[in-house]
Amino acid sequence: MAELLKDTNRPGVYIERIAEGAALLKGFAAVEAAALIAALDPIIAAAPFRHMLTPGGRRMSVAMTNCGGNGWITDRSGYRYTPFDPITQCPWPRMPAAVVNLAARAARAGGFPGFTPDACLINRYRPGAQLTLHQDKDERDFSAPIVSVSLGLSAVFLFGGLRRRDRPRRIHMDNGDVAVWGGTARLAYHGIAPLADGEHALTGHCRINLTLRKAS
Ligand code: MD3
Ligand code: FE
Repeated sequence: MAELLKDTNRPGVYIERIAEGAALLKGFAAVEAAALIAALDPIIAAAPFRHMLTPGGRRMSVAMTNCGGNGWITDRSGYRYTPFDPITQCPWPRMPAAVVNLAARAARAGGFPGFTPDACLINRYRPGAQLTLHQDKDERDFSAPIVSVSLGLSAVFLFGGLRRRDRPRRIHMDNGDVAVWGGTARLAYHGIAPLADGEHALTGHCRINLTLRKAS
């Protein structure tokens, strides 16, 4: 409880309840943002960003890499988690303790104590990059929440319903914002609108998103 107060009782940090099971923690990682980006440097050096192919053969506009025991990939064979980077054949780089810790604290603040991610997908958006509406359903167990950390340029997050046709709400995600999605929100359709150009002191002309999941 004292830890939660330390995390959420800071100036500029507040919780927006988006839906049942979904919370937006505004500014939750603002203090750590620069350190998080620095911690990504060796990861990106070992497992470079790449534009993966969808099962249908289209090149994704978002560039991706992973750290942690499981990494999310897509290619002509489908969407899945693998313990190895298919480019280097090496295990994905370790997830930094600061990232695991941040995810656990955010999940607790969002109402999901005991979250231990084993997968961290790192998404890089340049202007124009987008993620069309989809569900995250490649994980074994949907009872664990998903935590996402926005770094750098702001984006418009599209939060839909449980059916693809449900009209999504547009939610602004800024540097240092952390979102927690669990319970009935866990299988909601969601996406990212095409990134607007801009410049951010920490990332330049891009947005980085960390998506923390329990895959297995
Ligand atoms: C809402 N990434 O990698 S994370 C993804 O900003 C992904 O890069 C986005 O969606 C990004 O799959 C958004 C936020 C997120 C993740 C999972 C969710 C929101 C979610 C699952 C259910 C509802
Ligand atoms: Fe997703």
